[in-house]
Amino acid sequence: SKRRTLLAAAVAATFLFSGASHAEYKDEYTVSTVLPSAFPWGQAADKWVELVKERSDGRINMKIYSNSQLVSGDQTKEFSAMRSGLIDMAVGSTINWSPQVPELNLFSLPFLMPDYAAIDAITQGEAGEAVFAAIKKRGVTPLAWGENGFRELSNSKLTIDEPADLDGLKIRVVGSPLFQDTFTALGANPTQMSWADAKPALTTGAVDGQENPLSVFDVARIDQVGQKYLTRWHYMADPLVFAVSNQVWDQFSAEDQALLKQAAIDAGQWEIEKSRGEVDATLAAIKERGVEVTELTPEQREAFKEATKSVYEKWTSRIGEDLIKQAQDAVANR
Ligand code: X2X
Repeated sequence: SKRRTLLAAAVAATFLFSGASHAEYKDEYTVSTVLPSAFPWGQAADKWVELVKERSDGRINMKIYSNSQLVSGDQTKEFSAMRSGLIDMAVGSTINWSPQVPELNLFSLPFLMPDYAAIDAITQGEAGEAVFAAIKKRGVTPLAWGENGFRELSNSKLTIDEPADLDGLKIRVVGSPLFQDTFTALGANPTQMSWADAKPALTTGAVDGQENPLSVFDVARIDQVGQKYLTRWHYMADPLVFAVSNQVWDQFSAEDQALLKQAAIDAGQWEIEKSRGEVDATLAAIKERGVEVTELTPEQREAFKEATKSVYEKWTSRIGEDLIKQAQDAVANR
């Protein structure tokens, strides 16, 4: 009968549109970043979006929301928003996700990673895998590594080449309490605030200094807000992680999961190479603008390392003793 035919058609349609498990892709996936396209970080996200669009023939569309706008500027809420599905994807800093994933504080341990080879030895080895497993367990699927960069110290007051120079200096720090401990150990007066609030605080003199990679100092023109002194102490570097909310990840077919992951790996490698390759030119540009740049001797660096040892004691149980050991071994054998 006609009725039965209609019914059969309806049933078929239902199967077609909801039964096929991967039919319900979103028209657009949100991608959160802190820094926009003028910075290597934003460029990493741009590249990922571009590669995914190209390789999926436009089936998978991602749209970047920078300046942490999806979490009203509070970058420390990005991970929770992804976990709960408010944000689909992100290219995020290990620092900003460390309040929710304590293992990510590994990268913030002062003077753990002396050079690029040390970062790579950690991210590309067993320690990196363990960190990815910790992220996955907390509701987000990590796909690949990128890089914000080695974070250098700037201030408006004086040349800093020994810990005593930091005495009483007000320093803007990022969202993990570990930074509070590092700068307190150095005798400074750290204040935690978001990136959105950092430049205004430097402008008004509410804080004397800050720490960020050279690329961030350069592109954000931190020299223009009175930051005349820069110390290259390479005390830590924050990797970036390309990631997808588990809730969203599970909606993709296995083929598209592989596509998203490979595109993230390629975008990450591209961005890491590019940003490392730009450091010398960036440094020259910063000096050209009149910033006094201090390079530490190995002995001077050692003094800072010594002064921040207490951070390891305080944070080992939270990060995990085995993970720290794995990372230290990877660095020693790099
Ligand atoms: O807030 C910062 O300093 C920044 C932009 O580097 C991070 O998001 C970690």
